[in-house]
Amino acid sequence: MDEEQRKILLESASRFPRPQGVKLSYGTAGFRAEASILSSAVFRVGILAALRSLKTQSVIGLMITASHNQVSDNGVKVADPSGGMLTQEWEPFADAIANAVDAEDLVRLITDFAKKENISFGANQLAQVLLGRDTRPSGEALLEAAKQGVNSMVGSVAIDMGVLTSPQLHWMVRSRNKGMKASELDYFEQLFNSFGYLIDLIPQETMLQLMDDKLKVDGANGVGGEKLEELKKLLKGLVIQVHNSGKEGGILNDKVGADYVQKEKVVPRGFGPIEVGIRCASLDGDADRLVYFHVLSERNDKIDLVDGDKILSLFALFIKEQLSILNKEENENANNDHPVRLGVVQTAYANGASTIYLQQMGLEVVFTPTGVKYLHEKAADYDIGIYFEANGHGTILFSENFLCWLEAKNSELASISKGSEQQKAALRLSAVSKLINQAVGDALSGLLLVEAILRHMGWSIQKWSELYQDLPSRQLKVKVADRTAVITTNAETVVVRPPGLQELIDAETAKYSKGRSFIRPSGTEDVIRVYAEASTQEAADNLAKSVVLHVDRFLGFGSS
Ligand code: NG1
Ligand code: ZN
Repeated sequence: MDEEQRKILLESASRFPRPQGVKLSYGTAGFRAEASILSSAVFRVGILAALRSLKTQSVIGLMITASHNQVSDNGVKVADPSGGMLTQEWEPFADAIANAVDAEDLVRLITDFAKKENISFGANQLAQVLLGRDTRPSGEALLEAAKQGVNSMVGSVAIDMGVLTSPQLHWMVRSRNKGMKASELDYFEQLFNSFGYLIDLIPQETMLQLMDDKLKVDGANGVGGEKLEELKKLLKGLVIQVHNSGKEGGILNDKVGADYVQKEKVVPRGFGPIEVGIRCASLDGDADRLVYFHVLSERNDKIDLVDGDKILSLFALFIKEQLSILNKEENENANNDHPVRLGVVQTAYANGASTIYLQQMGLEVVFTPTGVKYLHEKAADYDIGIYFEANGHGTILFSENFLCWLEAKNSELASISKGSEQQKAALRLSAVSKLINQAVGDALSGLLLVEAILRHMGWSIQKWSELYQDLPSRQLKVKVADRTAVITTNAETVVVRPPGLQELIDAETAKYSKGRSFIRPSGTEDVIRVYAEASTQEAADNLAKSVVLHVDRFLGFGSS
């Protein structure tokens, strides 16, 4: 690092001093904290993003959001050149610089890391970072901190993309690096064009079956509602009403949004008796999560939740059906040149009933630890990999190999059997690969795919929900002195440390029919999460409560 670069870094870093007594960790989705203590971390992540751009010689993304967390929180995460999450190999460096005690310490860490990673500095080394933020009031100032971080690396440019959903920013990074069009309008166009293709390919016989054309969406008072209002202007044949768009003055994620609806299983604010039976959906604060629901009764706030597992099941069913149409005809022609590897990825939070359903469909189901970076990586091992967290974050990944094959197949079929069922199946798969975000889970593109598939099947939300019946479950959290004291293995289903705790969880679980329970330290909050499942709601609640007591005895404030 030359003297000039060093001077710029020292000078700009001294404008963003690290708050005393705060230790940040990059976690499952970047740094998250109370917004007022984040500017130094965001500034430093700006530097990291510029370094990542220099290292990869590609465009990098930086998103300011705290997703489903309360409005007073904020956060920052980095999108890698593929549009996916920052490589895990750089997370320790992110932790180190966020916690560097002062400007000198920060510059020393950067110099050492750049040497280790062989990153060259200087005016002829260009770096580009796209910046985005959600609608949080603290976002503007934090975006400015990020910009100054990027700009303090000589030759680096920060481009402010404004208010975006997280998946939009990830999509833009991916598209830029692939040399494709990458504006917000291009994003919207890709969504409504591919949605339109799927609608055009709906079989005649199901065209008129769908009971209700109307969809009501809870926008969590965040960026997703705002963007959906724009997108829906372009969509034909889909009646969307957005509630909680943020414009009516509601508070972000306050008793609204996908996280609230999924965890509490009650109607979000702005929804009530008038919605009984109507297909409803909920987005989270940065629109990378999506769940559906319908209101059960005019008398209370209970809903029938259609969560990420059921979205996954619907997608899996549709993809499998299209693949089998393609293969059936192929067998007749004795020309099965490409057996397609279709895989499904879940976490331990997936409802046990969904896993059984998927396995009974003959699908390969694999498990990873919580955090989309793990699911995404695993799903990328397949020709078509479908991953979802129960909370509604997920997508479908198509391998480059498979897409090349599909393109060739499409051209072949267009010339030899235009209009055949086989050709339609190939066209549908191709449209899905364009509609569904290939970078990260995306509530807007997921929502359009759900809507297209329901129309294809001629299904109401009730019919969809009946694919299988969820096992009753309960999720609780326990505040502990040190959440890192819990170490787990086997996709987070078994506690290794502290010793003795797993045996107690096993003993509790054994008391219940269809009982299943596990604990893990949260990656985004300072808590231990407890999950329990059993054959009745009362049993699931009791199992969760008894496990909470054990966790508290081992790790709670009183005991340690
Ligand atoms: P943590 O706090 O690590 O449980 C939560 C979600 C994850 C993921 C991240 C990122 C649950 C149980 N956990 O992580 O699935 O979405 O937030 O936002 O829903
Ligand atoms: Zn989110």
